[in-house]
Parts: sequence; C-alpha cells; structure tokens
Amino acid sequence: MSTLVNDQRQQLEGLYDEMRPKGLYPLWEHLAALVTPEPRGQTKAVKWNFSEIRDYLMRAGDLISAHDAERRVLILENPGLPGTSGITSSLYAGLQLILPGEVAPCHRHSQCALRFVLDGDGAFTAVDGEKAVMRPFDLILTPNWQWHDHGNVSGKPMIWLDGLDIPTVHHFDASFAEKLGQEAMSESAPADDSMRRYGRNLRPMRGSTADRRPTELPLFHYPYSEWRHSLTSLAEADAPDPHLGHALEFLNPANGGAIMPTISAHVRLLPAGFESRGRKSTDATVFTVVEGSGQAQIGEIEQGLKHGDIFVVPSWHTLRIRATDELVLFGYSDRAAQEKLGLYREAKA
Ligand code: 1HN
Repeated sequence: MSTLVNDQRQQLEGLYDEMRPKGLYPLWEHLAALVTPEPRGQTKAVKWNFSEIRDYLMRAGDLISAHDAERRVLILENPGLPGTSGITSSLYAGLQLILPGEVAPCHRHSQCALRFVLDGDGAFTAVDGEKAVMRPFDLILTPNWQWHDHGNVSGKPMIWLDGLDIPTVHHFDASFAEKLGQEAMSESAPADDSMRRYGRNLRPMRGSTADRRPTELPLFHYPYSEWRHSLTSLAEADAPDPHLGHALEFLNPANGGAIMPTISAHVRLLPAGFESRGRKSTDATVFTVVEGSGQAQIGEIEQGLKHGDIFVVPSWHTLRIRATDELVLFGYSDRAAQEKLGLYREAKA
C-alpha cells in the first residue's frame, strides 16, 4: 500500500474509521498476515523440568484434594500463547497428581486426552468402567466422550502428563462435559481386559461376543514394557532413520490410524552419539524425555535434554537432536487432525 498518494491514504483511513464500528475491515490491509507463505505461529520452543513442576504439584497436594480440585493439575502454558492454557495452538499439557487413597471423580467431555505416566506406579485410570493399571511411562487414552475416573490405590504419589486437544475443541466451539455424579463408574470389565482382547495386533472377530469395546477405538492402554520392547527390537533390526532415529507411532488397532481423532503419539530412540539431520513439520509437538540425555536444536533455540524434561517443538521449526546417552522420547501432536484436514506437511533439511 506504500504507493498510495497521501490524499488517497487519508480517504482510505476515513473509510476504515467509518466501517470499523460496523465490523467491516479491508482485506487488502490484512491479507499478508492472514495467509502467510509459511507457518508463523506464536508457539515458543520452551522447556520445563519434571522435578521442578513436581515440587509445586506436591505443594498444591498439601492445599487441595483431588476430589475438591476435580483434577489436581498444573497447566503447562506456552509463554507465546498467554491466557490460552495451550502448550501449542491446538494442544494442552498438564501434570496431574493423585495422592495415595485419592480418587479423581468420573466425568466425560468432548476433549480427547492421553496420559503418560512420569512418576509413581500402580494407580489406575478407568475408561467406561474398565481399569488400566498405570506403570511408569505407560500411555493411557481417554478418547472423547468416554467416561473416565482415576484412583490411586498404590502407596505413593502418582504423577502423569495429561495431553488434551482443548484448544482444538475450543476453536470449533464444540465443548460438552458432564459429571457422572459418582466417584467411580461401576466396574464393567476386569482390569486390562481390552488389552487382552485388542493389544496384540489381533482383534476378536467382528460380531463375536468377545468384540466388546467401541469398534472405532478399542484399545486405550499402551504399556511401557511393550512399546520399549518394540523400540529395542526395531533398533536391533535396522539402522536409525537419519531424521527421526528409531521411531514408532502408537496405532489404533481398529484401523491402523492415529490413536485418537485429533492426537497422534509416537516414541523414538536415538542411539548414544547419534545426531539426527534436520526435519520440520506442521504439527507442533510436545516431547518428554523418558531415558537418556542430549541436546535439541529447535529452530534457533538450543535446549539441553535430560530425563523428565518436557519441551515443545513449534510448527515448521527445524528439529535436530543429538543423543549423548541412548535417548528415548515420547511425543504427541495434532498430526492426526491435520492429516484429516489436508494440512499436514513435513520437510527434511
Ligand atoms: C481431564 O478430564 C483430566 O480426566 C485431566 O484426568 C486434565 C484438563 C482439562 C479438561 C479435562 C482427567 C483435564 C481434563
């Protein structure tokens, strides 16, 4: 617009002033910012450390019960997205604490959630009345609109990472939620029942009495013992991918697709001394360091990585990872949603 003569500019400004109160704006002043040639989000490449958050969580644990809080969670809000409760523009992350003997009461909502266990052993998440026993670094899903409650029947505090699609649901203005009105749902199946039925790359024949979970999302527990074994096997079978290391995506056994409609999750192993080549993708990703240590270069930002770190790789920021010791990462992103919408892209550097 710089070629306009002063008089024209003045008249346009007058026009804008008149239109503004009527909710009308000139696209030609906004087009470049609205439709960018490449992603230009506000999400920052930040990092938290588990042990620091844990101290604050334990202090919150002295002051409010899981029952009173409904969910005793500290939100990890991205400093680039203040006031949104988002860790990225589409995803939320929080750390949840349940103390021994406590219950987080049963509810359901439109938002999809995953839990990744960081500390403690032996609490449970029940989904539609079926318990999954939570062990360190297990992945547990509570897909949208399924009843879920948590309880800590172990003797130690239990802390996990909650990953939800809250900003995505907010974007569509499609949030519904309800409480069951009881602490826990009555038991509908023995603990780990769906893992026995659906957890081994097989499923009960459709239409048989054994096929009892919702057909579209039958499995909700991916234990560390199993995914770690698969990663080890992959690392023995093949050289690491130059950009990803050894990487495995968690799958929905019903269709071979992502674990939930809006959220994808994966794990990766980078051998000691391995240095990945650069890769960028449109799905901003939340990572946590399960094992080992190293260094991540995220765009222009360098982050040291150690056990318990939670860090963000924003959309279209080139990620390079150097593993000092054998490094194992868990990551989740909105790739599942972007692929459905035809938006997902990645590029190698
Ligand atoms: C939720 O349902 C849980 O069930 C945790 O543990 C965190 C954050 C926002 C909305 C719902 C849970 C949540 C949440």
